[in-house]
Amino acid sequence: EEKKRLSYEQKLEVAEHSFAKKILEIAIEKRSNLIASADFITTKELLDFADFVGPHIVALKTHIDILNDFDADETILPLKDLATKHNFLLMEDRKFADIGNTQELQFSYGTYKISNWADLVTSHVIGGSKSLDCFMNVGVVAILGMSSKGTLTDSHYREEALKVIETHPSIIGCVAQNEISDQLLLFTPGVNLGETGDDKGQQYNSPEHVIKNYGTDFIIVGRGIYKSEEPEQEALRYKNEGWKAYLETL
Ligand code: 5BU
Repeated sequence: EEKKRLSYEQKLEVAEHSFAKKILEIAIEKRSNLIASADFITTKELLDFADFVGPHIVALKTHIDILNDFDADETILPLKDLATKHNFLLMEDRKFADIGNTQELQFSYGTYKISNWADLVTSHVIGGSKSLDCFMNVGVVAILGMSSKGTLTDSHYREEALKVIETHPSIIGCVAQNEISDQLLLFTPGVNLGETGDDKGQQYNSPEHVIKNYGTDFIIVGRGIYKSEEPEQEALRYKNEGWKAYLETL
């Protein structure tokens, strides 16, 4: 059953975290609820893609550790420039899942120095609330439920995870495949207009399905866009589908 939802403007009025405000402002300005997942293994492909789809997205989601040729100057500096040029956020899908001390190190040190450039990071909450205290000056998108077949994020796990998520000030929202409270932003991957899944356990729904049934605020689309013949056109298509579904639920 479809239910009425709060508009991005209404969510902006009550948002407290600066990055929650930022992503909502971008959504309103660009009339977009699309996050493109840029799962490339070369910097050139990543940057070309970011430039093409940049005008249509609220955030670019990266797996920075899959790049074969990562280089802080050659990868991150131009990526940040593109984020400024097209006004989108950088969301690193790191899926932290360790004790606080280790996450703190993984967040700021090593090859990728995520805290230097990411606006949003994903994190499991399996280490408990204190393990999330290390994420400063970033918006945390907590993983509540996964899209893959057989995931262990069952209803009991989600119930316990929500207790952590709802009380941690760094968390702006959840990655999930189900409805959550209006206080949190809902990010939903596993979105594709042409496929129902892949042969590695991924499961897909349409933008309309997740927005109307779960109340998704931001759809996350990877291969549906970056594998298509014309990624820019396809990004626009997902953007329009997502925005139309959003307007229809107001
Ligand atoms: P796809 O190509 O649209 O299937 O890519 C989906 C992206 O979202 C990919 O980068 C995944 O790592 C990410 N993802 C997901 O698919 N499902 C989840 O539950 C989570 C992340 Br959490």
